[in-house]
Amino acid sequence: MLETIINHPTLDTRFKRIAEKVQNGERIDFEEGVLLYEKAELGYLGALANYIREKRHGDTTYFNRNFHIEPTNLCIYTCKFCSYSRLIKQREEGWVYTEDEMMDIVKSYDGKPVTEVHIVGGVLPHMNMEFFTSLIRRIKAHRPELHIKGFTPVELFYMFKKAKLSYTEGLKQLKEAGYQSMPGGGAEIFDEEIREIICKDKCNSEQWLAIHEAAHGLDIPTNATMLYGHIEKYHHRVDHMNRLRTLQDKTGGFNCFIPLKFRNSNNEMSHISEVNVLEDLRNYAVARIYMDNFPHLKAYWPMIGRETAQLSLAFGVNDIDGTIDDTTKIYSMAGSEEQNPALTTKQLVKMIKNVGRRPVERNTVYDTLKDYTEEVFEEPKDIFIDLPVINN
Ligand code: V47
Ligand code: SF4
Repeated sequence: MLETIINHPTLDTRFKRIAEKVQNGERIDFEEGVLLYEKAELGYLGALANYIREKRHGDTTYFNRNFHIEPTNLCIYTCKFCSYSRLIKQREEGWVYTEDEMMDIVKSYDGKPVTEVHIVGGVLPHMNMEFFTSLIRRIKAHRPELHIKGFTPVELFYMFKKAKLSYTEGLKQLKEAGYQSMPGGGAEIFDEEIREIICKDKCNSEQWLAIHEAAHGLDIPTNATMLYGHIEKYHHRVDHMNRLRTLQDKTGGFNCFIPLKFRNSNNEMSHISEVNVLEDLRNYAVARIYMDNFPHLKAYWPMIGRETAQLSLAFGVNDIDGTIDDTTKIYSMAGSEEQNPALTTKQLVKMIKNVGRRPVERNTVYDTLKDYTEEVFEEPKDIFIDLPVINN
């Protein structure tokens, strides 16, 4: 399938070698990762990433039906890219939900076919182990089948330290209460020098990775993100992916990798221009090629917009997250493409089908819940772009 590239008469031999490796299922190294970012053409990257995607998943494109709860948008930390952090000084713009208020959010989904609640927000002292174990227990008592995915190592590190618990003990207590999986946030960029500049006061890279490792040890699956397109260089991105790939070799506990494009509204890094769509697609493709032991690559569509999400499906992405509502404020405040990221199942299915892929609803751990290939919806008009299917 990649023969045309491998046998190309004029292509640089380094790119032919990478294509050969991809075809043989061999791993590319650090230097090759940087080379792909710096020198590879978009068409080449797309061909390789799509080859891997189709080998692993065919046309299957996952989505899930979830909703988000952000317990607070105030935070003791001061990440420069975050559109929350300034709000601690302007509390009137902030919110701090009580347990009852969060239960009201959960109850507002009663009777709706959601399978997952994603809980993540700022860090505040009273939102401690007691607070969250109680919330988790109440959610599970109310709706036992709802999967609880929540808290990044940033929140967990603070909670465990305060409660004087080891990572494993803290996670065990949460798991006993009903906690089931960990989202990928808080990773940002692992390089210590970049971290010192953009998010110096929250949990460091080593702690982030150690908390994920502890979760994997308890059979708690997790995701991983990478915040890209700010002050980092390409080698920082490869270093970030390399640290994740190494941990995944050890534990196998990561489900998916989610590159998050830096958005520059309402934060202390607003002077930095955002990268363009081509860079987003290059980044997805290199991630798919480099992260050979991560089963899934997710595009978080509320952040990049529907059309880029559709395009990303030809650059290695096989998951476009969920049908969520507008409670995800961190993105709308940072300048996401979707100011009201509500997308019904019908629309999401159509969005996937329009680019020639197969929409499959999954649960949090990627079991198939429903294949929508044959489902026919009555749609008044097509509001999404139709793109040709790319075959390699
Ligand atoms: O860690 C904050 C990011 C993350 C900005 O696991 C920003 O399924 C861009 O991790 N521009 C939290 N990004 C969200 C997150 C996530 C999202 C969707 C799905 C999953 C999952 C996880 O949001 C933070 C940070 O990297 N973020 N500010 C910004 N200005
Ligand atoms: Fe707090 Fe997270 Fe924002 Fe950092 S990114 S300031 S930890 S809410």
